[in-house]
Amino acid sequence: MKIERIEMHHITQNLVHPFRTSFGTQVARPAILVAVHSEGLTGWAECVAHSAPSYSYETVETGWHILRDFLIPAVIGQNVSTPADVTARFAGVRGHPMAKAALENAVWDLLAKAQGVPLRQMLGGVRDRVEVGVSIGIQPTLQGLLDRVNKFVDLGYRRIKMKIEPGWELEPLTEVRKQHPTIKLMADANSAFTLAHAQIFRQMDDLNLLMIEQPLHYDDIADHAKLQAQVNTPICLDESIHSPLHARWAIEINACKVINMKVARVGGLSNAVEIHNMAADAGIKMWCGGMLETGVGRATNLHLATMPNFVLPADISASDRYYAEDVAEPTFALNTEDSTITVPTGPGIGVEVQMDRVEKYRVRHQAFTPADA
Ligand code: OSB
Ligand code: MG
Repeated sequence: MKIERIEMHHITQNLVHPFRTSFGTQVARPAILVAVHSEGLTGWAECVAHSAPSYSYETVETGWHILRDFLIPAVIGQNVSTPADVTARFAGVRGHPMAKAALENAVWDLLAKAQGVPLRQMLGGVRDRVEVGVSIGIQPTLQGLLDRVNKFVDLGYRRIKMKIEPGWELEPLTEVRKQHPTIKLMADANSAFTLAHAQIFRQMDDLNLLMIEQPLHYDDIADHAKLQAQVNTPICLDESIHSPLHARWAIEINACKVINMKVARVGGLSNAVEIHNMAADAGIKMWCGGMLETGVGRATNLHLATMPNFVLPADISASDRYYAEDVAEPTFALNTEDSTITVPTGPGIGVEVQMDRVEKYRVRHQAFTPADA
């Protein structure tokens, strides 16, 4: 298929509830929606970079820059028949996985639509609903946390992830565990600790946690291996896994027992599939992480999470937990009987972007044709 036209829509939306992690508080979230047009079809995907270089070095501005000046010129006007045709054209650009993922994933959606199949079929997915949980930010008070956990448990979420940081770890985790003795509970530190805190993580072994996510430095693999050797609770890597190479390094030195797969963090679905297969072979469990996506990125994530080695609940909550109004339809609701979200069945990612809403939240727009390259 010849890539005839590519559009970038930079939007910004307020979150329903501010989201505080160890790296900062988010009140609004930007996104770049990428649309790839060919033969009357449009493939969609989302660049999930935030406004600040906090979770990763990428921002909505670097995403825009890398897409506009390097990635889009590399594919506009080109013929693509497989996603690999796109990734091959990105080889000269180091880093910037979120920018790459946005364009590559839009091409996956386009190719799936051209074949008339749901994206999950192209990925070899094996389920039609995905077990999910909710990620709860750091709260001002312990009571506030307990109220928030209870609210989501009452809504039907059966896995709770709590954000932690030094000073907000053992006590809040212990209190939540006391009130919910059997719920699937886990902690995400977003790199806020060092090996000097190992004793805190050893104590977490008494709390029956599903896993401890990214306790140490955002680029570290070696110290995580040292920590995993000292604790029974599985360590899960998020920030540190940027590519299949990082996954191999982590697996080879036993730095983790679990990998949080965020397709944007690893540069697109092709790398996600490669890491998925590597982890499956090594007995490393996976689950699908989230970046507070709009309905576009959330749909991509749901399809990805149907692959066989996604065996733990995903950070894919219902749409209304993030935004008052989503930019795509249908929106996603929780199946309360089993804490799952149903994967869309239409071609590609299976959601329809609502252009009137995109225009309402849009702060910047640019279109590219072969004449611009
Ligand atoms: O570390 O998993 C994370 C959100 C933004 C950036 C990083 C993370 C998160 C979440 C929320 O935990 C996941 C979601 O519900 O989208
Ligand atoms: Mg995380």
